[in-house]
Amino acid sequence: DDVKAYAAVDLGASSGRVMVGRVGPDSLELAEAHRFPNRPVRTSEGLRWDILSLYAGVLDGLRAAGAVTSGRLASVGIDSWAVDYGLLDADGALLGNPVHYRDARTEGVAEKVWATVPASELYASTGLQYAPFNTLYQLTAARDSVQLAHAERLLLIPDLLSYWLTGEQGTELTNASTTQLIDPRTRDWAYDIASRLGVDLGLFAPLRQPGDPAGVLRAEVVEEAGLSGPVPVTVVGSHDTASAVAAVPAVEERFAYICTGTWSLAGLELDAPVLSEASRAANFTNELGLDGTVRYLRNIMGLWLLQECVRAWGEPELGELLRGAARVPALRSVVDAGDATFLAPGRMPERIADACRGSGQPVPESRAEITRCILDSLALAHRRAVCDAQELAGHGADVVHIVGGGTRNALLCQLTADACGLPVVAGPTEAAALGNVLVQARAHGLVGDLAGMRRLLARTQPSTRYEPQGDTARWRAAQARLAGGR
Ligand code: ADP
Ligand code: LRH
Repeated sequence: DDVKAYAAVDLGASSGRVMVGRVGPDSLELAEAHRFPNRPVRTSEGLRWDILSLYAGVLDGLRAAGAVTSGRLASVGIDSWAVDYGLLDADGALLGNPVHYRDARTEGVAEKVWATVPASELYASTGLQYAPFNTLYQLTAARDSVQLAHAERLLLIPDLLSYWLTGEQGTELTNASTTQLIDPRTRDWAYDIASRLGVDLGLFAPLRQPGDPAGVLRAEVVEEAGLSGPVPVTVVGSHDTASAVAAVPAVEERFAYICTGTWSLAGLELDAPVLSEASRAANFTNELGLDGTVRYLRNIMGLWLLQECVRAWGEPELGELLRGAARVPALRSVVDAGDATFLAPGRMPERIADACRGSGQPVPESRAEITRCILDSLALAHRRAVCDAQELAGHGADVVHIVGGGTRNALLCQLTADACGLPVVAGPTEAAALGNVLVQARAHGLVGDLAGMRRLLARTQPSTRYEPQGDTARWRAAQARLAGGR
């Protein structure tokens, strides 16, 4: 039988899932084996990932994947959100719960780093946007901690789970590129930056590339999951956004993409980084993708804004909220969805109202009005990122591909098309899992290059097309209302 089953472990900030992808010479099917919530915990020390509960979810998921494949998995791949890590002691034991990137410990830290390496030089060497949570700033914040002093090894989240599953350690490149310790031109460590900032690169396991072998599942894992071993683990684009962009079903078109989930990551796929001062000022990032590509994009707060309101409102049904929002007049008030003031959890409806008041716009009051404000603001931020990326990279786009959980939000997709003045092709929803599966299949010789992967996706995965409606002038006007008139 030339169809093989691959398990993709994909951990998002709001949920984790284990998906089973069945890949043949001209077929690709994806099914969910197990989904589990990802609920960070606020301890007396701060905001932490519940890493053991996530690992338990992965094991449950592998068991569920085994159950639907008669125990026959050709391989397993793991991706997750970026930048965060676990520290191991000399025995290989985890030192503490990994710190959440929304934790407050990095406040004011970047300025200390820039006092040693100016921000412009840091950008020219690493190409990474400023975000307070870049691993470099997290490590700087932790500099004097007992944990870091005792740490012998740092593993990024997917690499940590891979280590627990296989006993083998490595640092996957696409995710490593979010640490701010990689040079996007050499696709190797930024040795000079690390040494000037006192970061010991010896903490990191050797770099490995998507498609490399990552070991085999430990015997106990194989047994617990009811699999027939040995089951190889394959290195994938372990940054979820790298996997998601690999699964953008673009065929011979000039495209922009928006990965929508907890975050919106909006930009272009390039073959070289853009390291100009203008790019830094616009806070665009150059993260590394598959096959020598660069993800040139901007982070936008994304559906986090809505998730946090839904949580504050006691978890009302999403469909109902979105139907209400569709009836509210468009663009009454907008907030800057790129603004890091929305990064921390808590009081989101109030913070959105405050931002509207602060910029002299009508204050949204009902749940429907607040939801509408969020969706209009996201579409506006999508527009700005798609326009700015084209200008800064000198690379045009005729279509915007939306992938990820936000593809299920038809209003958001339509508003994005309207704002960008470009057609939107929405789908696949589980893009990160599909990119994860395809890189595994490719490592086993089943699919071709990135273009071949995308042709297969375009042929097999459903998508919905949204044509732009209305005049983009109203979106330009809304942009001008925001502080700074950008
Ligand atoms: P992450 O990987 O960051 O955890 P996802 O890609 O899973 O995020 O996307 C989660 C988001 O998708 C939710 O916050 C929600 O806004 C949106 N979503 C999920 N299901 C639906 C739905 N049925 N209708 C509209 N939006 C949905
Ligand atoms: C999305 C994501 C994004 C990062 C953020 C920390 O899940 O990986 O690409 O910027 O999480």
